[in-house]
Amino acid sequence: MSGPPSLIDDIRAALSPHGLFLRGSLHLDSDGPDIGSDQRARTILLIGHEGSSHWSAFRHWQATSPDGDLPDPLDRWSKAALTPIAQQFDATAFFPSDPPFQPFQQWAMRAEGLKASPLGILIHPRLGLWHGYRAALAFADPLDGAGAVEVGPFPCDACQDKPCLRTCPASAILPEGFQYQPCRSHLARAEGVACLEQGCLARNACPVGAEYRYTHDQLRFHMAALKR
Ligand code: B12
Ligand code: SF4
Ligand code: SF4
Repeated sequence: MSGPPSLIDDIRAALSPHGLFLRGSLHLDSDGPDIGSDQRARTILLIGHEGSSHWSAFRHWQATSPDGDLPDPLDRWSKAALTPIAQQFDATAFFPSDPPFQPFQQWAMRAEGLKASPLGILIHPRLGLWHGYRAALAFADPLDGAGAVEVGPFPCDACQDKPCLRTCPASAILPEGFQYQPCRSHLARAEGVACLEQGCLARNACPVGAEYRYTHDQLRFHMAALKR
């Protein structure tokens, strides 16, 4: 994304202490989400993490905040970190886990040119499967300097071996997509401990962006959430 004017740079600077990045942006017409006062968002800035970039900031908040022991701490941290930033820049914040679900993956496809891997997760040419979205900042006006970025070719096209399709012990990753029920049943059984401790074996098998692979603490946290 090209940088000017300074609003985009200022938002990047505000995200940095939280280990978060401005991942991409898109302009919307009548299909933008409702931001109140009879208005729809015309610009969306997608905020996310790269690998474990946000993890130490999140864990520090969790250890020091009175809300750290409450359910869904990562979602609570996202709100604690990003709501003030949204207010500072006159934006409306949307969060991925808040119903009604906003189409974060469709937005990311448009903003970053990403496509879905066989796991259902969007794959990034540099980060592989090791990234996610923490919020979208929505603006009532088209924003100068915000526009789609083209990040590179779709890695799954060049992946001959496709190890993700033959690693899952529950056969939950099929060419037609991720099957939630077999995965969930496997995680509930004793054999599911390997996925719970090491992270999704199919995701781990992907060679793209291996240096961005999540820390063990982060992998266990996400697997515990998936098992619930
Ligand atoms: C509900 C949900 C799930 C459900 C899926 C149920 C279903 N069949 O839809 C379950 C619980 C299974 C799930 C699992 C995971 N999810 Co999920 N999930 C969501 C959530 C909150 C809503 C999806 C939705 O309905 N969106 C609304 C529609 C209108 O938006 P959309 O962009 O058009 O939706 C797309 C997705 O629904 C997608 N889709 C359809 N089925 C599935 C199944 C899976 C597993 C995924 C990932 C996507 C997906 O296709 C749509 C078309 O593009 C999104 C956040 C969000 N707001 O999008 C995260 C989200 C899609 N999940 C995400 C992730 C990372 C995961 C997990 C890896 C998390 C984990 N704990 O391990 C696992 C995947 C496990 C695996 N082995 O691959 C990320 C994906 C990031 C990325 N790089 O693409 C998101 C965007 C959340 C985030 N904070 O970044 N998820
Ligand atoms: S292993 Fe290959 S096909 Fe599977 S997600 Fe990674 S790049 Fe795509
Ligand atoms: S978590 Fe385990 S069972 Fe679920 S899709 Fe990944 S490898 Fe398969």
